[in-house]
Amino acid sequence: MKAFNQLLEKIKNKKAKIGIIGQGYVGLPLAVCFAKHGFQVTGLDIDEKKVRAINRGENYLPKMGIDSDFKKVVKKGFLRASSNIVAGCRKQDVIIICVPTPVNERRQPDISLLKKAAASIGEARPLGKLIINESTVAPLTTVSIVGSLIEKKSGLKVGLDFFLGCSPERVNPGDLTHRVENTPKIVAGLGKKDLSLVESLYRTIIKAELVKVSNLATAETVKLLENSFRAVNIALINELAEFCQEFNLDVLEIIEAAKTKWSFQAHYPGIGVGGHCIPVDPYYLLDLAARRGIKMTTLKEALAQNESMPKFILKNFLKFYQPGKSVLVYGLTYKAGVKDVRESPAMEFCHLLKTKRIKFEVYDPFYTHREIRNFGFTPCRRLKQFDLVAVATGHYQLVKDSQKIIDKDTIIIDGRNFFLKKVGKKIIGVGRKMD
Ligand code: SAJ
Repeated sequence: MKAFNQLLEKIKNKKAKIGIIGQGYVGLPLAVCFAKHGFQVTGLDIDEKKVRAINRGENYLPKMGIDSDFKKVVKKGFLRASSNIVAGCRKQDVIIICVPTPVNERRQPDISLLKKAAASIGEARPLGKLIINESTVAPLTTVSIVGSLIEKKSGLKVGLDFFLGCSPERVNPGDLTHRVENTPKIVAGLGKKDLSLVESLYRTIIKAELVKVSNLATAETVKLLENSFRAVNIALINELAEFCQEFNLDVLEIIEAAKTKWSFQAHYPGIGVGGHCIPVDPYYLLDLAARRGIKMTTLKEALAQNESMPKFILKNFLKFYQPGKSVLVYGLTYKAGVKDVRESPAMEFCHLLKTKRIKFEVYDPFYTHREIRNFGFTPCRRLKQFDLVAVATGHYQLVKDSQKIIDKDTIIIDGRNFFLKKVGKKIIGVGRKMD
């Protein structure tokens, strides 16, 4: 009880030292946010480049809207970084895990980084400390993997010697509207004391609702539902887009009309679903369900539908491609406005073109020629007219760039339904009538 009261007091008066393992899209904005609210924060990351950049006050996440706060908190010394995870954890009162939880090439969950983080925390022997998992995981992982790994490494007892919580991250890269402070936060604890510590910690920075749920597994499952819901709805609209193309209907007109129904939530068709969340997180649910013989066919089929979209766009492309035609693929990132190619359908589309031995150039405003070459593609050195332009990412810059790459004879395979008005000779959208 003494350790609990002491820690609660430290959190409430912002004297608790906070360590955040993982300084990517999730961890760095969270670290800046706690530091901005007066906590002493240590960003812990195995990537020396990130650690050096933070300690030099160089923000490597330009599109997250944290720039000025980042510079201020580093200058004032509220945010420091270190790559020595174990030593770093020893100095903290609270440790938050924000490491990637991807899937491997066989789409199986890969929690190796989460396990490494838990093992380091265990080695640091977190007596009387609060450990929170923000990484997306299958239900029961926080207690059965994180909690038990810390116990094993430290000899401590979870719930008795250290506190354990879960609060799934809800960061939307490139979104300046939904920030850490104004996004409702799911909070859960192993027991009542753990929950009140988690709740009091996030209350210091979150202005939005703190949604207390009954246990860790519930919190883990909420996150998987959020992203599975999105994946299934995008798959439905992708499927309808294929239907619309067959019946010469305009899927965007149908969506806009359906939006007038109170219970309809719009999603949009495209070349596919990328990123480290939507095409990945649902596999954590499928994997655990399969281990118990539970078939989640709707979710499974939806993910397959989304993964089939680059091939669907390629089929449209091949109807208009002829050898010798100049081809530009515009965009490589998984969504507009962010420099991130994880699970990007645009990358998949380019690889498909290569398997067809089709010559093409690639342009993405977020990547240099060298970076594009390192991906194995030919960079477009100078924006000029092309016979075919395949829009794989609808970056805002395409508004301006289209004047250089599209002329009256250009055929556009618009994989993101970027162009709402006719340009060039013909546009083949995703489920669109654009004659
Ligand atoms: N996409 C579609 N159609 C849509 C929406 C998205 O094809 O209607 C595609 C995007 O082009 C992209 C992929 O899906 O390739 C993911 O897009 P996203 O907007 O979901 O962006 P993410 O991956 O950055 O998702 C994040 C997630 N946040 C967290 O996991 C904490 C997700 O849960 C959010 O729903 C999403 O932001 C959001 O709402 O913007």
